Amino acid sequence: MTNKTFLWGGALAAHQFEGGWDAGGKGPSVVDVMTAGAHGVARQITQNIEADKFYPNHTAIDFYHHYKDDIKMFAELGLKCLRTSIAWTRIFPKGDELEPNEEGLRFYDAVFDELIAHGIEPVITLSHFEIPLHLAREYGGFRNRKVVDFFERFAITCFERYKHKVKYWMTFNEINNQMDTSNPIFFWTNSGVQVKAGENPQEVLYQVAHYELLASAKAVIAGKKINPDFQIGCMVSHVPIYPFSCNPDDMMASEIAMHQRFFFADVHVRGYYPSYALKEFEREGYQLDITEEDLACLKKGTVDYIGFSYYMSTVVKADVKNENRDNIVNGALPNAVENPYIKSSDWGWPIDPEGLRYTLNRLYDRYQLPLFIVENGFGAIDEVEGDHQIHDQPRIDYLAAHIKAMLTAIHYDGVDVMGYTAWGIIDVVSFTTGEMKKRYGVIYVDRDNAGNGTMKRYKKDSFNWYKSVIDTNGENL
Ligand code: BGP
Repeated sequence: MTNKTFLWGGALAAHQFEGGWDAGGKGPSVVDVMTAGAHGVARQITQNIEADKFYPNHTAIDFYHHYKDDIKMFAELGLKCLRTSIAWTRIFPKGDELEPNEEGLRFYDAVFDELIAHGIEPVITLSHFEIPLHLAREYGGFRNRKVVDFFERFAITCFERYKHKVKYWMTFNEINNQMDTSNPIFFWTNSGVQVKAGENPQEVLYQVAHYELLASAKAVIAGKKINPDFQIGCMVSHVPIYPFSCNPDDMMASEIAMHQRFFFADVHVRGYYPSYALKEFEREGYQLDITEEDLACLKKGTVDYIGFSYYMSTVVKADVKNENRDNIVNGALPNAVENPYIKSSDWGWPIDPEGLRYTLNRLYDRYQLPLFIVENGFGAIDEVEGDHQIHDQPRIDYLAAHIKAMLTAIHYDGVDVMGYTAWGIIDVVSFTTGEMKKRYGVIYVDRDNAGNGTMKRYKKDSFNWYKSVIDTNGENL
């Protein structure tokens, strides 16, 4: 059981479920020019927005036109909160305008009003891989300091407009994905950045990271002035990296690799750069534009809570050197190996509920701030049987085991957890693959990879199961 104010919910991101990619004056974002991938085939970044059919998120599940009915279903499910994002390009279609797009603002007024009318608290991410394409093309994305100001303007516009409707905010979704500089998709979606020939990707990364951390701090400072009751968090992807064995070399390999996981949260929470990063800047001779004024800003704009996603864990072994690093799970880790003790999903994501308890303990111990699990879920192929029955027991098993691990962390270990939002509460377009067939929802959407289907929504078995978990505050697992 959790306390009465615990935020049980579902999580979504504008570009993965709204559709209406150019409706109501919306401009294109970086993700609007990414082709669909397929099982085992990576998505591609293109520059050709006209080739509409390649981009699954252009129509997604068309929440843009279904939001009233969808929110009705979320209310029936008993959600206390819905985590979603505001598509930056609905508000500032190109990103560098002085005035926002009123029609875009009105869309979110309507969505938030509908949520609130159904007793569902909106939890809002400002940037969930939705940077305006114009800012990426014309300014080089977050490698340009000017983009810090554009983000701040966007954040202030949202804070002012929705200050009486939204209390819980997050600045950048999974800001630390781009630590994997070997995968261009993460740099592009996190920051609108493409590394040029001859550049050192690690040096580019730290400059971009600095501007984003600064943008986040500026947003926190501005938000607190607009409404001191705001709770503004960061959002990081947390994949713990276990040592393969008790060999001290493996232990150290894990410890050092974990710097990658902690780097962004360390700055967001503490307001200064960790010593291991400062040493790296010095050792590698990186030339970074970081001013005294910026550092003062980082110190002032620290976050109130830590939002994080948890899907899996990984393992490193000191004496391994992988040649092939295009595996999404282990990409950033040249010394990653398989964990022989746990199974993986169809997409190779290791299933490790204990890792969630471990993560909660580690994050709480390190930061002593409330934690919010804003993504956790099981991507799987769902079979539709008979009269639209979907018996998704593996999803129920996954969610139940992770919620159980969370409850143990709360009650046994004393970790402060604010809430839990299951990822993709209604089926959405998968981010890494661009597929519809990798589904997370407790609500099924009749739409396939090719964009065919009625778009009708159906309850999976997990719908009633999750409803009962929420109704009993975590008792009925
Ligand atoms: C996170 C993202 C989400 C999301 C989720 C599941 O990285 O924040 O946007 O989609 O992972 O990933 P996927 O959809 O690739 O299975």
